[in-house]
Amino acid sequence: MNLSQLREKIEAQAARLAVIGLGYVGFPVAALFADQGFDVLGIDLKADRVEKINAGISPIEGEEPGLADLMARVIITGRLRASTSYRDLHDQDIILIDVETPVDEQHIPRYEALKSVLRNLGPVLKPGALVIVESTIAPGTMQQLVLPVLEEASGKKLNEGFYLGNCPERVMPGKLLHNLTNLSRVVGGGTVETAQTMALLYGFIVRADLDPVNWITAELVKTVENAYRDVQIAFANEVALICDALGGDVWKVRDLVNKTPYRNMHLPGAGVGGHCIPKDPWLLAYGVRDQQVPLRLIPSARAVNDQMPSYIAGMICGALEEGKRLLSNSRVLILGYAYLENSDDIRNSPSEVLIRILRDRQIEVCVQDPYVSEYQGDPYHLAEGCDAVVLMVKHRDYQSLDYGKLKESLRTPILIDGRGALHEDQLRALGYSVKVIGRGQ
Ligand code: SAJ
Repeated sequence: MNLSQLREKIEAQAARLAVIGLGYVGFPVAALFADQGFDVLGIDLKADRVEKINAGISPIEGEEPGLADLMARVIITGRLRASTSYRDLHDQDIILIDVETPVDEQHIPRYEALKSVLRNLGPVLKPGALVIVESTIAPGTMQQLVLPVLEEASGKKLNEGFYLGNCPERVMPGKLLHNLTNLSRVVGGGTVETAQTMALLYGFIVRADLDPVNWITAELVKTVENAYRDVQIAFANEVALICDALGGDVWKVRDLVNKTPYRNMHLPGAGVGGHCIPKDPWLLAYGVRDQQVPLRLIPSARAVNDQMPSYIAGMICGALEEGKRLLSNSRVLILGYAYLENSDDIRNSPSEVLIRILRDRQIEVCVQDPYVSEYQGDPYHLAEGCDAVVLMVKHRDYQSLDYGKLKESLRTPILIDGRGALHEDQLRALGYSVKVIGRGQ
């Protein structure tokens, strides 16, 4: 089958789709295409996830508006089915790949999952099929890894035996369906015609721009957009440190700076977590590892953001010592463990780093987070006997906490606000000793 024939099948919604990797990216994509009338086969290693999906149950935790209804619709039509067996892929015309692409402690990408998928897919790949990598990958990975591994595993040649594209996803926990349908995407094709065919396909589920590009551009756009955000956050964090040192108020400074045209200073805070921002700058850096490009800004921004939990620990210890508390005889309540407000996602949680630092200094720590199952204890009870409360995540629930009642449980009324989320004057009026990140004394 050539691309012209494939486009006819796509237009008739007769192209048979497969999605390999049914996580928070792959599953919604599979469900959206099934909802548009395509026959979709989902492949995942995890048998329990496959069974859930075939039983009409979404495998995604957390609040995802619209996902349960979408799931119910597609299961009734029978257009979405899941399997653990790659053999079922032999008749699929289009295969989307949505597996994890983490980086390790040395910031090196770990492509084991991606390579395993390509090696299993190769032998069963239908002649003329279109393979699209949706995972975030370092610039150059399509050319240097995906293409050679798939050609070797399939015994087929690019643009003869199969077609190949890269279409990075732009999802976010809590907004999976919203982002998938409303955010523009780059469609990186091995050829212009491949990119156009990809745009035709994604046009069924995306109501925003689909920009045809080549592989390297698609890989750069995705990693650069998140490196951009990481650098912006690091800048805000560094200004917070300056304000703390000079007695400035970074929150007021930020508001006034952002009144200036073409300024968009981001929010300083207790750290940068999640599955995208801490990882993608390193994927971008890895893409130029063999060139003599002196990367200084992007690695430095990572270092600034990674040390924010340690900075918060310094604020806590300073406040305890000012309150004449011996660290080894102190107890601290952490409010918020998730990496993001109003989310249960704990990947790369800054609070996890802070807790380790405090415990290393013999400080007793307890944690409360209304969205994370193991930390859903009563905050007023947890605060009993504590010498400080530390707000690490701007969960909406912490706006309605009764801080007067909370203070009654505390041994020492110290509050550290790591997100500039609370009303400092009201807290002081209640008798708290308050420190807010970026608001120097
Ligand atoms: N954070 C700050 N200051 C800020 C913004 C975020 O400290 O000004 C912290 C957050 O607390 C969190 C981390 O950074 O710990 C990441 O926050 P995020 O808002 O970037 O949320 P993510 O990690 O889910 O980012 C995703 C990204 N989307 C994709 O990779 C497809 C990102 O590019 C989006 O900008 C973001 O969602 C979004 O806001 O949609």
